[in-house]
Amino acid sequence: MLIKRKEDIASSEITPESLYFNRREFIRAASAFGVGLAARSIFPESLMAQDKWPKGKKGPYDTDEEVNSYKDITTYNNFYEFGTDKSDPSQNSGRFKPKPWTVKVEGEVKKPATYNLEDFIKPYKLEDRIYRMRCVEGWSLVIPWRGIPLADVIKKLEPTSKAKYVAFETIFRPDEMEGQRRPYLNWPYVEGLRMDEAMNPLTFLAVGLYGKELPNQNGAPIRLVTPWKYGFKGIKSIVKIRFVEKEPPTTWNISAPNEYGFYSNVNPDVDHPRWSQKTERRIGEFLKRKTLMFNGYAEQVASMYAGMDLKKNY
Ligand SMILES: Nc1nc2c(c(=O)[nH]1)N[C@H]1C(S)=C(S)[C@@H](COP(=O)(O)O)O[C@H]1N2
Ligand SMILES: [Mo]
Repeated sequence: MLIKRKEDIASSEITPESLYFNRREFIRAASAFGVGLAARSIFPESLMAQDKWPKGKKGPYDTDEEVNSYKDITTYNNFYEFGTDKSDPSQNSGRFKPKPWTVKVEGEVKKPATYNLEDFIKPYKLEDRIYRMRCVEGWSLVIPWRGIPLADVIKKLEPTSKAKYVAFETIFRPDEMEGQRRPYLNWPYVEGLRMDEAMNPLTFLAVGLYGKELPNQNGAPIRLVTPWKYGFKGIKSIVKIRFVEKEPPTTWNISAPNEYGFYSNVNPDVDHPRWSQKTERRIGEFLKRKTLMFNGYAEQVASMYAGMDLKKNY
């Protein structure tokens, strides 16, 4: 029997953390024993969906920094397909349909194919990863993603020995994406990674956040996450993955080559031509933070750039 209104109760007050994490599994098990209704009333959907994520580091790739609220993460966005203001993606993406979805794999790969998204991700176990995210504009967020390491996907697809880069493409659907009716970026949005970057254990394909499916504004139904790079590398709503021999074109590099390079590694020592990259504002905080080399992921990624001039390869 609930005494407080359920909205007022933090889920941590009523569920041990392990159960909180495994709510779906718990309900599945409980339903099998015919107590589904009871389970549902102890773990109402409104608590799952609420604006909290359990504190602390759970896995080796997690940051222990405080996670941003669900509201911050889903209302302060960049997704130019839906407009250029931070509030546009959440306001204008309601009509976008991320289901059904297909991902086409092509190029230098032994198993080129077009996959239904469900089949594409079915072989893998979904993981939660709390990553620090830094936009090139000077703000940052901490986001609990749900998804799969890109390396696992690539291994299964078996790129040929000619594959040196992976190129990604966002869907082109101007009927549902009003920004695509204007030519302020080249559509469809494209991005790419060098093969070693794509295979780095940090590189993630997200299909969810906060334990739920990705909201449209965050790149539903599947998007790239490379936490040591500026946010624009994290291409959203991916429909094509192409294995290629040469460095592929990238949208922001095409749009302003002197400002955005192929690598886009977070680097406080390499300023953007129009502003400093030394500090950042964490959304929800007042004082600025120091920006960290490779966004704090140097230990995991610095060796990939050994010997490279990072001022030239920005
Ligand atoms: N297709 C596409 N992907 C995109 C963008 C975009 O405009 N279009 N914006 C990028 C930028 S600049 C950032 S900072 C991140 C923001 O991701 P988030 O809104 O999920 O935090 O998405 C990136 N991916
Ligand atoms: Mo960004």
